[in-house]
Amino acid sequence: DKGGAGKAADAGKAAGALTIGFSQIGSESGWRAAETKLAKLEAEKRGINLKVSDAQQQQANQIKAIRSFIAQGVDAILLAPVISSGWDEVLGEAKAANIPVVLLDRQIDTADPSLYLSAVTSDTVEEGRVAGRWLVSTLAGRDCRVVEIQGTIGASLVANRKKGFEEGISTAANVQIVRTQSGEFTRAKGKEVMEGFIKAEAPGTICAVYAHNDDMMIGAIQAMKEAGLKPGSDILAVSIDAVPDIFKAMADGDANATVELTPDMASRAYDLLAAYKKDGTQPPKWVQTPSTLYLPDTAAAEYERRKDLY
Ligand code: GZL
Repeated sequence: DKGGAGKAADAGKAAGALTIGFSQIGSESGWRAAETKLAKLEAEKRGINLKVSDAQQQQANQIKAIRSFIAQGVDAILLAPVISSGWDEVLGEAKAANIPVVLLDRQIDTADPSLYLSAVTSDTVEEGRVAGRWLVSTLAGRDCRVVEIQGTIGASLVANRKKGFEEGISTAANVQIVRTQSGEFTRAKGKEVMEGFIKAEAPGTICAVYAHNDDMMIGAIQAMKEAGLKPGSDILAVSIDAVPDIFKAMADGDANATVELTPDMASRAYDLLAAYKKDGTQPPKWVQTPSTLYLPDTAAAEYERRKDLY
């Protein structure tokens, strides 16, 4: 029987023969850009012919891209769904064409899970819990009025990151979210939303900001500084993604915590697709990526370790 190396080579060869279409959301955040960069690097390593389409965060463009991949007769489709609803029709067309679909980093709401082969995502509720629990532990009983900068409304993970955070802070009655608004996962919008919160709230009454991704937090940090506030001390800052710039902010004392989200989602999809294509191996419906908390104490080292990934 083939040794491990032989099997890996076969899997690689099986993957190598593949042409894969990737319907990517856009490049709204540093994390998203890294996900695309790694998808390309990993495809090259495996000899996969990868076609990436950038939808500028518009679902209609993603649907068009999927139809184009079907018409091209690709071997598989990767989909990072910008919002969770409205996929049944086009994924039905992919299924009819016998083209397996693997979801990356976001889930879809569907009554028919046969419309996708597998989903490679983090546990987006747990990400929120980790952030909320960190805040409660850091406050150690102090009152705290929290402002929340949400991601793209309608994305599966935004409701989950909110729900998880609320669960995480539910153990402390004196920690409350007093304002919430979408910053669409971008630095620019995150800054705008934080400027609005600072204007709307009486000076000195915002104790912490929870942003659904680091990029919006980086925008919020700029807003706090321009308002003469000290992010990371006057106002605690916790967010999600663990992109290099949040480690730089933590090392500078401008942010306090981030929850990791690996941008290396595609390699997990390539591996399960290679096995599926080779001998019909059914993958798990969900491949979970880790949600590890990072704090300022390791920020400098983590920045060095991650900066070339992005
Ligand atoms: C989460 C992913 C989110 C990232 C953001 O899995 O979909 O989208 O947290 C990105 O940075 O915009």
